[in-house]
Amino acid sequence: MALKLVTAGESHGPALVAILSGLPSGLVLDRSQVDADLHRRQQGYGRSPRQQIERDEVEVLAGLRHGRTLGTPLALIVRNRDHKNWEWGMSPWQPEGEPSGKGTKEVTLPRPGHADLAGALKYGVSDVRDVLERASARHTAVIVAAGSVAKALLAEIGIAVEGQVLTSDLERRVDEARADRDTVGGVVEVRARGVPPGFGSYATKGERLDARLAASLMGTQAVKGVEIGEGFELATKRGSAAHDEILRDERGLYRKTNRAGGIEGGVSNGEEIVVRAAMKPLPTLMKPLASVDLQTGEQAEALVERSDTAAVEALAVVAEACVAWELARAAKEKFGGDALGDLLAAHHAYLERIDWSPR
Ligand code: EPS
Repeated sequence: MALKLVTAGESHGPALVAILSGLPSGLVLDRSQVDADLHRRQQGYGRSPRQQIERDEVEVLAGLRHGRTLGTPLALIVRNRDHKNWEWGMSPWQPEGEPSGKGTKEVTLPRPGHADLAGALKYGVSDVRDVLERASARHTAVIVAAGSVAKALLAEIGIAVEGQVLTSDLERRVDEARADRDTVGGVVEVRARGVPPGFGSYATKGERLDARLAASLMGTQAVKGVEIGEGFELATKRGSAAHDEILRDERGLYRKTNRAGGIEGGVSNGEEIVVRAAMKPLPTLMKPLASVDLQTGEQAEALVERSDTAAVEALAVVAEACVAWELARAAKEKFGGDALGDLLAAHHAYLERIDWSPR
């Protein structure tokens, strides 16, 4: 069965939810490892005061017994501690009693750069909160929880995935932007080591590993650009300087350069996978841009509410989770297995067959 991930949850609702299906049975999960990833995502320079309210922790509702997967859907939740301040405003059912707390007033001033306007038009809602709650990057908490599970699976076959920020001078840029009541974006990079040749396929667009990684990263809030390996830089080079020559030593086939970022023809080639994502500056500005009040039709200023100045360091953790999830999906496709031992045996047999070994 293929690995599948379904999520639900609003930023100030009761909880975020993820259901992971297609995991093999017998995979050992470590709660402290998942919580450590959730904690990493909450760190970083320029985050909103919201992060002092939240202490993200994973809860498992199904699919795990005594720390081992059962091979059945794994149901995870991360509660929103801030929900206690939004109980009336974000009540899933018709709220009882007088309006109190946050989220009681309709939002009618869409923020340029956020899903607010397009979402309100698309879904025909008068309160933009109905859009922004799900569009919020708070959602990435459960993506990170799912990514943590994926990393546990990948570790079983010797694959390690790590994200980092590439943007230099981030703290200074954040300080300057905050002083100007503005926001900043940045660039993150994810590297995956130990991926054997043969993940993904050139056969169809939907199977190409580069397309899948790009879709997963581009599907993350605030990401506006993705490149694999040298990406856009390759367009300026000649073929002789752009491709990675094929060499062989006692450990098998390898490349001296890795401009392709470990993927050729949509298939992993055994080199390190290298992916970058560019994040736009966050759209909630304390010095708001022009907008239109959707109730009155009058020109106005966009919604101002508590937000991050930057979330680039969080994106590095989220991007790591996205890449881990896609690689775990590709690994499950390649090696199959209802029980973890089946998957490991198929991986072992495959490495015996091909002229490649991890470096
Ligand atoms: C977000 C707005 C802010 C961020 C939030 C993403 O939320 P709030 O308005 O509650 O301060 O803090 O990110 C998180 C809560 C999180 O855990 O990452 C947005 O509009 O995307």
